[in-house]
Amino acid sequence: MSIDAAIELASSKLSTEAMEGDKASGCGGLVLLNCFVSPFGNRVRIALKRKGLAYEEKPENLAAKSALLLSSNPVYAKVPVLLVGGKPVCESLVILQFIDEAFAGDGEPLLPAAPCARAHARFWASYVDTKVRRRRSIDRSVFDFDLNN
Ligand SMILES: N[C@@H](CCC(=O)N[C@@H](CS)C(=O)NCC(=O)O)C(=O)O
Repeated sequence: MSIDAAIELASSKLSTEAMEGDKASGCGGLVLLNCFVSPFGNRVRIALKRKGLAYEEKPENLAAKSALLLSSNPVYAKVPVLLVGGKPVCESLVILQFIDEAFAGDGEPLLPAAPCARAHARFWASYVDTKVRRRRSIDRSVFDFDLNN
């Protein structure tokens, strides 16, 4: 089997399983695999709290990752992972988008309504991911940027 065919098979299996999970549980209970020091996990925690969603948090020791984390996020083996009715959603920004879409009726939307403001929010989220992690490369002048213009 070619690598492309294998990727296609794996992703169709994952999305079928995700849809079955949605059907079986009406989205299901939320479990956050997280480590308290993770800024990515905190981003998801803030979103869940802002939406007023009930969830269970399972703390991970990143020096000795659980079998649940490794099987839920086999590609990156990183937190955060949001288990939705047992089905994993991985990568913090993907999780935020999932929360906003799946729980559109709960609390305030995470992103602003105006397309331009949404674009700015995505820009800064991406900036945090690519720059803030590598603290030495932050250009401090960006913090003078006026978010309203
Ligand atoms: N791009 C990922 C980054 C997640 C990430 O880097 N998580 C760290 C904790 S802050 C992790 O799990 N590290 C474990 C490892 O690298 O083995 C996201 O946004 O969720």
